Order: sequence, then structure tokens, then C-alpha cells
Amino acid sequence: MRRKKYFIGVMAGFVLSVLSAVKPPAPILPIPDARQIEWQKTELSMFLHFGMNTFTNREWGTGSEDPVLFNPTRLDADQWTDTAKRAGFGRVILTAKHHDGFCLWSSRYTGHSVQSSPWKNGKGDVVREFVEACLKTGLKPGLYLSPWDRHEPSYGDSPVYNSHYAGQLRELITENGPIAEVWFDGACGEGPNGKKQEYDFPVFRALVRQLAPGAVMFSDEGPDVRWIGNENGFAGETCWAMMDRSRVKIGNADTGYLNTGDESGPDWVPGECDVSIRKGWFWHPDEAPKSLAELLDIYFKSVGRNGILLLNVPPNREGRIDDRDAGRLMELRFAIDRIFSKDFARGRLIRVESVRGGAKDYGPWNASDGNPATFWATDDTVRSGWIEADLGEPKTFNVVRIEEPIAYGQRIRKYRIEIPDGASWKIVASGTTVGRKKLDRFPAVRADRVRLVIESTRACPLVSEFGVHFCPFEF
Ligand code: FUL
Ligand code: CA
Repeated sequence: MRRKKYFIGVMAGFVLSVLSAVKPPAPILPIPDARQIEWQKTELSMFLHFGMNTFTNREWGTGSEDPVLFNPTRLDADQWTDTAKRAGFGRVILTAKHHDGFCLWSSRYTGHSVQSSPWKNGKGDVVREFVEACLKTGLKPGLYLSPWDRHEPSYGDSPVYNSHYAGQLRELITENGPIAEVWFDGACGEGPNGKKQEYDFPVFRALVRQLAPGAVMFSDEGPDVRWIGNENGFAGETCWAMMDRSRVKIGNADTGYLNTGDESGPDWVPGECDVSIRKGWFWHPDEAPKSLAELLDIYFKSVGRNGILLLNVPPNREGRIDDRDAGRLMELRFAIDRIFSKDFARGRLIRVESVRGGAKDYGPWNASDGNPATFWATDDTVRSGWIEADLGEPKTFNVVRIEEPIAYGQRIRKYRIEIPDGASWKIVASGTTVGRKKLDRFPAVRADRVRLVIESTRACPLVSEFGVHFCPFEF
């Protein structure tokens, strides 16, 4: 009898909780696919430009370099990945072949590779050492295979070179892996009188999809990840993850369009912000790493503007990341941790203008729990609203962090940040898009409350995190 009563009670509770559960918000299209969601989780990627140019002191080789010049004395892929790991990077992308055509693996399609070099008596394979080091360290490996090839004689004979390129792609993917990102560079310096190669990108992409289904593909036009339109590492102040892929052509893109994305674009193609820690992409003896201030500025303008930062750290002629660059990366890590490990809003009382269904599932505390998967939501018909953190006592801060749960589509198109000012409020920052992460900096203020006022959205606002921080670094 008692058991029966208990059973009925449990059942009633279950039915009630099902009845009172609030429907989750409908995603607004386009939305990221599983590959892109996975990719957007990791905010820092490391680029490794390494190859013939490292030894000839050039940025773009001619293709006629003698392979005997390639001879790193202490190549150590574990040192690359250890550096990346310690600095908090999640992915690393290596130039398997740059424009000069010299291959860092022993390709059966050309002799212009490590196999013709004195390094390890022609028996070495930089790509394999790199991928193995990544997998061992828990980092995701990516490869850059330059379509433009100044060495390969078939370049310009379109069908022949396309099958050469597809063959190399297949080799790289099937003999190493799993590869997490394939980088299709759009550069071509042939000029009007140079060779004209029509690339067969549909075939290249189909091949990558088939052989490395988990890999995202980068290019000006995606399909998974887009170039951000400059090599400074800066996303647009307005930066949508969406664009219209049919408006972009690899190697010939409207860089302004790539920089901001497109609110009405039908395709989800988030931006990757590539930039080098030094002036050049390859290591040169007379170049030095950027300052911490410059790197922090880049971080705020890439990761802090809905992008992913792809920071190039070029190995030197020994085949190692320069100590000065590694040191600077550790400073960057320290600084990022220093700024964001303390969040004055974490777990603090948060008030909102309205809540979805008035229920607990999407309550405001979801925006201060440090969990990107939980979020505050309003009813579907709402297009604006505010969320306010009560810091408990006055705090000094100069950075605010906002995050949207991007699996539901990118929504916010205009907002402002305010602190109390007597009986009313004072604006300390304002912006447009948010996306996976938006960071706003402003002159330090002291206040016990701070609110995010969302002025305009594409669909009901969703906020997964609202953080309040102090950055002690000048930049
Ligand atoms: C460009 C190339 O021309 C540069 O050499 C470098 O690889 C950069 C990341 O992409 O298009
Ligand atoms: Ca949350």
C-alpha cells in the first residue's frame, strides 16, 4: 500500500514536471553542424609555418630551391606541441607544402621533398612526426597544403595538376591522422601573364569529407570555416558567423564581407583569424615576437569578436620554436588566465527583465554559472531585454564578457553595457554582434551592479554567460 502510494506520488511528480517543462527555444537558421560546434569550442589554434623558406630566409619561395638546403639540426615536434599545450592551444596546423612546392613528407607524387634532403638522410617525415606529437599531447592536428605550387611542372595544366593535388591530399589524410582541419590557402602570385590553374575544389572537398569526416575545411569561402579577411588577426567589430557562400570565391574575396560576415547569410561559416607572432609567417633571424600588449589586443579582436585565433609561431632553422616566442606565449597564457579567472559576476545574483515561460530551466543564473551549455532565455516573441549582475559590493572592472549559445544560431545584433548612475544608468560600452564570445574593454569603473541591455535581436535573446572582469594589463 505504502509502495503504491509512493509510486503514484512519483508518477504524479513526473507528469507534473513534464507538463511544466518549458519548450526549448527554436534555433534560428543557419546553425553550426557538429564539426563546427566542436571547432568553435577551442579558441586558440597554432599555425606552424616551416619549410624551405625557413632556410632561405624568404616568405614565398620560387620553387627552384635545392632540397639540400632543408636541414633542421634539432627538429623536435614534441617541443612544438608541448609549447602549444602549455600555452592553452587546442589545435596546431602545419604547412605540409607551401607555395614553393617543397613537401615536408615523402610524397610519391614528387621528389621535391624531405626525401631529397640531407635531414635524416632523406628518411624523415616532418608531417608524421608532427601529427604523432599532436595526438600524443591531445592536440588536434591540421594541415596546410598550398594549392598554388611554383615547383610542380603540371601546375597550370588544370586536370593534371588537380589530380596531383588530390593525390597529395589523399596521401596526407590517409597516412596520418585523424586530421582535424585542412587549410586551403587562396594565394596565387602568378600575375596576369603567369600560369592559370583552375582548381577542382568540389573534388578536393569531397575527398576530405570522405576520408576525414571530422575535419573542418578552411578557405575564403569555407565551407566550414572562413578567412576573416585580413592577416592581422582582427575580426570585424560586427562579426556574424553567417555568410552567403555563393558571394565568395577563393582567392578573390571581398575582404570586408569576410570580416563582418552577413546577418542574412544562409550559411554558417565562422571566422578564423590568422596572424603571425612575428612580422613574417616564416622564421627569419632578424625578426622578434610581438609584444604581450599586441597579442592581447589580437586576442580581444579575434576571440573577443566571435572568432577563433590562429596564431602563427614559426619553428626556426634548428626545427624548434624560438625560446623568445615560447616565452611570449606563456606570458599571453598567464595574462588571459589572470584576466578571466576572476569573474565578479560568477554565481552572483542576476536579475532579468523577463524569463522564458517564467520557469526555472532558463533562469538568469544560467548566465553566471560558468557553464557554456546553460543559458538564460526569454519567450519566443521577445526581441530585447536586460540581464543584471549584482556584484554584492562595489568592484573595479574594465572588461565584460558575453556569450551566446551558438548551437541555437547567432541572435544578438545590438546591445549596451550599463552601470548605475544615481537613479538612472550610465553606458560604459556598446556593441552589435556577440556570438560564441564577445569581449568589451572600457576605462575602469567601480560599481556594484552591471547590466547588459539587449536592444535588438534576430530571435529571442539567449545568453549563456555574462562575465565581469578586471584586466590589469595596458594595451
Ligand atoms: C597566405 C600565404 O601567401 C602566406 O605565405 C601565408 O601562408 C598565409 C597564412 O597565407 O595566403
Ligand atoms: Ca551558462
